[in-house]
Amino acid sequence: PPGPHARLRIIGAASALGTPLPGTAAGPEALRATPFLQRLAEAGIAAEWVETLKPRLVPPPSAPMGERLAANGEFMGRLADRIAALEPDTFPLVIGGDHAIAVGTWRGIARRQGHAPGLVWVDAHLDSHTETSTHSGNIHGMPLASLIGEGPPALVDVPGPLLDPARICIIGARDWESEEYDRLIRLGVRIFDMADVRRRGFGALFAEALRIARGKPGEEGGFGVSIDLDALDPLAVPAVTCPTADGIAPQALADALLTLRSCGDFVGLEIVEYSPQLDTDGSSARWTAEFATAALGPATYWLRAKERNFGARNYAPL
Ligand code: Z70
Ligand code: MN
Ligand code: MN
Ligand code: MN
Repeated sequence: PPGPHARLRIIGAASALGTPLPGTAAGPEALRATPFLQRLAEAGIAAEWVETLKPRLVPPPSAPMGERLAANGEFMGRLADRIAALEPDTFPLVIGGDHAIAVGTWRGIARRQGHAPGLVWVDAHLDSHTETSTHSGNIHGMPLASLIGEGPPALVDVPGPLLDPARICIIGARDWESEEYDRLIRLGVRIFDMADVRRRGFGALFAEALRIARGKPGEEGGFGVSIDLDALDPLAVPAVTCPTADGIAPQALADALLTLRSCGDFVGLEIVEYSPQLDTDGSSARWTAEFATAALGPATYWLRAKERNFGARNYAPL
């Protein structure tokens, strides 16, 4: 019989502190107002939207780096605290916000379980600059490096275990600067770019990414998935801050996410960079709901049997 069912807890992170464009701050509440929760409910997922956190300090994009870093650090500290305080036997879904919120999400999840998870990072970008290597000055280009411990104290010092670079895998990359690429290679992070996706297929790469994120047999912490919506092809999912051509087909991502339903060691999901002002026909919101549903719906008997990993993180039907 299936084990205890984790209850889904949604936390909005209404931040655009990591980008010069304000759109992502409205992302969580805009999604909450679409049929997002209804779509989850149809799939048998009982979700509670716990809270949408808002930044306290909102410096203008022209403010000095130090001021913008401090505002991000304050917000990420509160986000991490909120996640670390979730009741046991709940599963966090964090909705952004620009991708800088990952600093709070994954340090909070790591603290909550006393051990860092592995991480699959689905993104057109590498998000692995520091305050000294950045070309754009945008802090949403820095969260992954800071989660590994490289970057400004405002981001690196958010409490919680740092992630192990050997258990991080990026999929979908196609736009980066050499400093961040070199940093990740030096640290041992695996990068599957869009050429790899076209050559080997998204599903096969996602399965390999899961193996990397789980680490060696016996390693603790489980794994999480961070989805930057700009990983998807912008012809299908245009409502993002930085549309980048030639991306992942959304159905391929949804199909791959289905395999997570049976994973008892899947510990958190984050979806970021939704910019509702650009979602003129609602299609980006619909895909976002599809991704959450694919990853978090009840596992079928077939999938559970296949994985031999019964139900610790499956959701009770409504
Ligand atoms: C670029 C920079 C980025 C997200 C764009 C882009 C970074 N490498 N991250 N969109 N989520 O500005 O550092
Ligand atoms: Mn990103
Ligand atoms: Mn991106
Ligand atoms: Mn540049």
